[in-house]
Amino acid sequence: MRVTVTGAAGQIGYALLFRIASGAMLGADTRVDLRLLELPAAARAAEGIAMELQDCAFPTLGTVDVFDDAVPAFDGAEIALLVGSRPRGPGMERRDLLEANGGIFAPQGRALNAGAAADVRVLVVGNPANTNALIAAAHAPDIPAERFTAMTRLDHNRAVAQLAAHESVPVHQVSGVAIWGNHSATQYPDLTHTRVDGRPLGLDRGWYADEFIPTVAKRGAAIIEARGSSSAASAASAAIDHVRDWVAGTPGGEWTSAALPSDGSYGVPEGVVSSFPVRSVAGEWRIVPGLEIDAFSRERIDASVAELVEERNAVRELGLL
Ligand code: NAX
Repeated sequence: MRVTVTGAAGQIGYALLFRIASGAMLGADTRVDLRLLELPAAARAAEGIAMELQDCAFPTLGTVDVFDDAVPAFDGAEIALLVGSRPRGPGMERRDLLEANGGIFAPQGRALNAGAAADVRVLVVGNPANTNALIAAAHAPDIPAERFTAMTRLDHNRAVAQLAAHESVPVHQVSGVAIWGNHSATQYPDLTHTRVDGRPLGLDRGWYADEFIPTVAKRGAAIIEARGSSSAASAASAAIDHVRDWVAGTPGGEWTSAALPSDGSYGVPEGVVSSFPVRSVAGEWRIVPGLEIDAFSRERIDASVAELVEERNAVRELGLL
């Protein structure tokens, strides 16, 4: 399969590429041809990573090519991991951030439209991920919008791990966790449908509201504070999980979390790229239907979705949609 990775010379790229090449994303029987897209200033560094990839002699790795132009980089892409983005600089307002990223994700959407496989799967990791996915999809009119997704799997994995630690159980005994809304501090990690070892979780509401939700939502900031740079290996691992499940299916009827263009489910306005509980069936994400949403959850989902709607309005005003 032909896999394009943008921001290939960044810290997530460095953690991601070797796992893709080793077969962790698409399995031991799938040959992967990697196409690395970088800014011209970082293309030389990407060449160095291509040399290292070659030196691993992975049996699953085919070709590795480096590009500083999106059009050839996305040519024939079956999977596109859009990791490179413009980070928020000092004094940068949200509008400036959205505009700078529009300058990246609009042309990348057009390049995908021009040359990617008709059934390409796109995962946007670069922030603001949900709205960057919305922009890219808007510039790729020939690709169905649902092929554009944004990553909330890291938030999902963080939520699973926090709960497992709190309950003193292994992570595989936790099911039914969901992330709703934006990949931002307003996200809502939902434990109201969670089961531990197959049994409904007796949810300690005080811990849930005062500790669990803020810990998950602010985990990225805690990693920066401790490590001196943002999450990289865990973000790469979550991207692998997202694409693996999208291609191979979520195991055993379980669900996970991913940000997709809303079909209007759960009161999320149609088209907004919001995180939902999802299952992957027959190679497509499906929003888990019919979950009961209590008043506590409703308020939090609405708050995060309101932020997404604001971002959508801002990029519309900027002429990016
Ligand atoms: P780095 O700054 O280490 O790397 C980014 C790389 O992207 C750089 O090498 C840069 O040259 C390249 N780049 C920038 N614009 C590009 C373009 N137009 N085309 C190709 N390459 C381009 O950042 P890193 O730590 O790797 O993080 C990448 C992105 O992931 C950031 O936006 C970050 O905020 C986001 N994250 C998203 C997460 C999520 O859960 N959705 C979690 C982790 C991470 O914070």
